[in-house]
Amino acid sequence: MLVSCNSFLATPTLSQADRMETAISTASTAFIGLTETQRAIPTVTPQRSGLLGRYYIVLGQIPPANPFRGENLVLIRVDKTVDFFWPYGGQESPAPSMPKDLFAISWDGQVYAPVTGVYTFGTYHDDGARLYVDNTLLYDDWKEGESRKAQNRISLIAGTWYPIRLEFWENVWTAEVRLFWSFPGQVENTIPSVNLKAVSTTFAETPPAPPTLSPSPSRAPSSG
Ligand SMILES: [Ca+2]
Repeated sequence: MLVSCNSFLATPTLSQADRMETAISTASTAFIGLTETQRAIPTVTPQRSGLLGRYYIVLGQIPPANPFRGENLVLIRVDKTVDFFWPYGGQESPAPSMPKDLFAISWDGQVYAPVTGVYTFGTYHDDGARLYVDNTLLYDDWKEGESRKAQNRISLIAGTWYPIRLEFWENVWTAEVRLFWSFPGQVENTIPSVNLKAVSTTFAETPPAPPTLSPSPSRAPSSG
């Protein structure tokens, strides 16, 4: 079972402007300081369990209109699950090559539906998140804010792999992103790696654009 992590948030001691300036400086330094070898993007073995994560630095306006640009890509890897919490004052960065703040991540692949029925997909996230399943935008909660939950429902057919894409953006302080589901016979839980596969086989300088669909009218409210 997943829990919200508001209780772990540290008490701010810097002004918003100070924090933003520090975060931007850290992000820029982390990226520019990389050698060509460190920036080399490995080829990903096809159909490994998990999702293909692409990690970017965020520069410019907040919230970022489109942070998923090839020139800002720092890291690509397969993540077995999306169940991350990077606390302020702790392990704040997703990887040594990544900054602590002002980054964005996209996860792409497919999700396997074991039964036929109505599924709930959602995230706990801090700051922003968007989720697509079967090329349908389930919700768009692309704004700054503390840890909160968003979710929506979609009907799936047993024995089918469906496209899934999660977009996430961290502004400053604590970062969290946890991808969960529930369906008939399954209570809310992190989507396990056995039900995910990263189908992209090679790195593309400019990743494919996400679907541009209208939000579902049954968008779930978020809290926090
Ligand atoms: Ca944050």
